[in-house]
Amino acid sequence: MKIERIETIPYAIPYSHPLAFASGAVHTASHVLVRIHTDEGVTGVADAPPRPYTYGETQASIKTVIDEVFAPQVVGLDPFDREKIHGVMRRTIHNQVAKGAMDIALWDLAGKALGMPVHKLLGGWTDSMRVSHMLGFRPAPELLEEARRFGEEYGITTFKLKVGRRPLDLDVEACHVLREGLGDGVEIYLDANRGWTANEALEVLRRTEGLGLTLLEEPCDAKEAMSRRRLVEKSPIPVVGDESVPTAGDVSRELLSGGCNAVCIKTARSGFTEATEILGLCTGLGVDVTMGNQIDTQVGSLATVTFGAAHQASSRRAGELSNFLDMADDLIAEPIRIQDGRITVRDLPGVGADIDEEKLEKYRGDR
Ligand code: MUC
Ligand code: MG
Repeated sequence: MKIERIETIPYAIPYSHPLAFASGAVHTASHVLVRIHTDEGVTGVADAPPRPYTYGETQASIKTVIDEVFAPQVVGLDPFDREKIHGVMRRTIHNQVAKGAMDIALWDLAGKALGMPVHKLLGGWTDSMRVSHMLGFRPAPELLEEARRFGEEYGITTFKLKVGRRPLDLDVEACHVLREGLGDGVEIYLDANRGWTANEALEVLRRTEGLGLTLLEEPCDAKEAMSRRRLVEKSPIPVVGDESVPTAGDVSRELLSGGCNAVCIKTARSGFTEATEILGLCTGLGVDVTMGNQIDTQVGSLATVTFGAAHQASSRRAGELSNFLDMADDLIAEPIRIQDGRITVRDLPGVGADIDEEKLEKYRGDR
């Protein structure tokens, strides 16, 4: 089998409830749908969600690097020779989201060619994951109302609260209001997206002591190496690396230098292949992982649950899988359902995200 051509389709779908956080805000999903076509008629598909303010990749850069740098070297290769394809992509540093989508599309293609679900090919540990919902910047009473609604409608009992605001009182108050309103049975953890300094993060930890918060993600810039290490040493809860650890090399550096002691895996920026390397590093070193959300569509969320459910260590904690609920629409043909706070993998060949072609026509931006 040979790769015949690669389609990179820019599209835009509005959010009905925009998500705001310390490093940016998302009002529209301006993503790229990547499709790898073969000479045998089998096609692999994946979604590429650019996060310009975090990684510098844009819809245009993802399309360009695939069309002009990767595709000319990859067309003609056997899609099962993944290491050769990664050899091509490794020559170009960064561009993790473009590479991640290429990798997921290759796995989808392999699963379809073999007639096997990818969650089985990857590991087949379990068939569903608990869902964690991300709460963006909002006044505390609205956050509580949103969390309660997601609990009632979907059975979700884990929430990641976006923090990193100044004055710190805003976030400290939100933590107290959520804990008092939701009770002790609900898991709450924080993600500051580098919005604070390490000392500010320590102050928030002191002022939220006793609330049972479970994780503190990317509190400050990991480049502030000394103060970040001090924070990790003093924090009573794991400090999770997210945007500081997009590659396996970054994970090694940050874990070994004490910049974090837990890791957020995002398939959108690591694909399944590098996510497997990262998971191996983390289990080998004995640190927890979370399955994160790059503000994914349903196509992207299905990829996350496919990887997360495939392994014991990545399915232990709730995965961030529900923010597609804030989108006005999606490209997926068969919508994801959240039942009793869980999302189930698809027992279909590949990842199982069939595209609704009419919706793609409606939202694509290249015609
Ligand atoms: C997260 O975990 O940080 C916000 C920006 C991004 O790239 O992902 C989200 C969620
Ligand atoms: Mg994060």
